[in-house]
Amino acid sequence: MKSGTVAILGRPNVGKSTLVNTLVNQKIAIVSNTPQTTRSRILGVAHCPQGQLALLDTPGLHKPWTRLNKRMVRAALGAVDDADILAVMVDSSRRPDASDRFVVEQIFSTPRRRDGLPVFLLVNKIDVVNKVKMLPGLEAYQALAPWTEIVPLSAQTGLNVDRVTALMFDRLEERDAAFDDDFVTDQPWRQLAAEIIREKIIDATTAELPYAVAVQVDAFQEEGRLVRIAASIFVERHGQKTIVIGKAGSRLREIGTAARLELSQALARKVFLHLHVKVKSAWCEDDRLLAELGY
Ligand SMILES: Nc1nc2c(ncn2[C@@H]2O[C@H](COP(=O)(O)OP(=O)(O)OP(=O)(O)O)[C@@H](O)[C@H]2O)c(=O)[nH]1
Ligand SMILES: [Mg+2]
Repeated sequence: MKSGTVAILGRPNVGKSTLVNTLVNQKIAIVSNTPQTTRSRILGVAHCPQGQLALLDTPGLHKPWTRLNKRMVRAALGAVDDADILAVMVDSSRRPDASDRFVVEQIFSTPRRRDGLPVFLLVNKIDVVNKVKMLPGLEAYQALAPWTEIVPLSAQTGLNVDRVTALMFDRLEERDAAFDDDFVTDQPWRQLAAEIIREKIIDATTAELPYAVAVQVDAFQEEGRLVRIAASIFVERHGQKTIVIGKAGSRLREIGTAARLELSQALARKVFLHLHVKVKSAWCEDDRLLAELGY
């Protein structure tokens, strides 16, 4: 069989995590319409007829300002070192701008790329764009760099995803399997639970709040058919705590219910979830907490 590692990079919100979930055929990375959803590198393994693809989902590349943002960008660019193929994802509904050029330059100036690593351009979200309107954008992206392959696709509907994997396997060597047949991600359950809770907070809130929130699972106890999870939700200011809790606790209940439903389905157990909102100013500058949170 063939196997290899593919690092997926790109700006925030282009659909990197969606593609990993589609390829792995399971939700292992949270997805939202708010940029900078993914904060750390996540491994997902796609088991395909041709072999195994180890996919590295990465945080969206951006100009970092906090220590958290710096760690996110470092994690994304660090994935290049471990990859056999780079996949750079862009959004087909947009023309490349200065930020796209910055991202492509960053990726193409990494030492590994200079060694001739294949770089695929994945033009995502073609399910929502008119093919004719898409062409000028596609040509502009094409001109940005010497891509090994260019594939328009929809990570969400799966359109052209098989073509992407086939082209990737063409570039990979015959190797022994690196993972067991049932291995899909390197994330422990505690981490997955924290991420699912964070996704529900992002869904339930808007504007700047998702950037100010972090989730840490304090306890994860399996008791037969039951799992008891206690988690802390960190926010930076009191006003944000009020928003997360909502009127008479309504928003926190909504977040808890959505997270509990998804967790109990994923774990195939009944889940008891206890959420506690804590104010911790400037948590995104606290190196110790950031490391504890897995960022
Ligand atoms: N229509 C459409 N929407 C998509 C597609 N792929 C992803 N999306 C949507 O785009 C948004 C961002 O998707 P994510 O997978 O979270 O994007 P990301 O690149 O991982 O974002 P960050 O983690 O913030 O860097 C979500 O609302 C997805 O549902 C697609 O192929 N078509
Ligand atoms: Mg993501």
